[in-house]
Amino acid sequence: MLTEATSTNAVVSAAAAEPEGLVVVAEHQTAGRGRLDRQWVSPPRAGLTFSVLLKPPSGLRWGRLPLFVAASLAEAIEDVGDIEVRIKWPNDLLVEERKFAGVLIERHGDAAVIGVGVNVTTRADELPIPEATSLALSGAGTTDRETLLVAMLRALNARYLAWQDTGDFGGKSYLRHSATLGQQVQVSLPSGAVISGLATALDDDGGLVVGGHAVNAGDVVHLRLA
Ligand code: BT5
Repeated sequence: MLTEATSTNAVVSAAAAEPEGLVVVAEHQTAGRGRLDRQWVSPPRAGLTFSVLLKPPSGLRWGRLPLFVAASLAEAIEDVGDIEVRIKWPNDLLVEERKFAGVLIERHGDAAVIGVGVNVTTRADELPIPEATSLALSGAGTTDRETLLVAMLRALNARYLAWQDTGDFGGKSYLRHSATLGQQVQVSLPSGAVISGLATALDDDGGLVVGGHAVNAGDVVHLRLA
């Protein structure tokens, strides 16, 4: 546990040669990272910001990592937080369509750094964007950060072992929690292109099938609710 770090993903990435299982938690990040060079902003101690080092065996499909992580976190938070959590593809966690947690997965050779940011007691005036929320603002049954952290790490560990033992990476759980499948969506691709259509399925590599085309990375907007 660090009082302050630039970014827990940066700290764990720098230690990517260590054995898997390393967990770094920071009370505050001065340069929290989002996807695609964006930022993750959270006041000290209002949220949980942590990163986990994994070294998935070569047989595991890397594209499923985001789904495995999102399903594990959603289950853990629902369990201890007594609140309904939905997943926006690939791995934003929502309560009533508002994002309260995000995941950044970075690859370094055979190592995957799983970075998780959760808004726990963040107040409305502290949220960086008005469409966001926190567990406290959503009426979750617990805002005890230790309880939440332990539950999330346990769930990640259990699913990771199950994935390796039985091949079950949490796909069914992901589908159950998905807020994206069955929706009309607009996806902004990293190339800048934008596609729209019905999100119908996930492919074997965790991609989202929109209007018949599989998308592997991008930002989704749920159109019906936009
Ligand atoms: C994410 O990116 O959602 C991934 C966030 C991962 C953060 C964790 S914290 C521990 C670890 N160490 C790091 O440095 N990062 C990871 P993305 O989907 O790109 O969302 C980022 C966008 O969400 C920003 O551009 C803002 O608009 C918005 N945002 C920033 N902070 C937020 C917050 N606390 N709550 C909700 N939305 C936020």
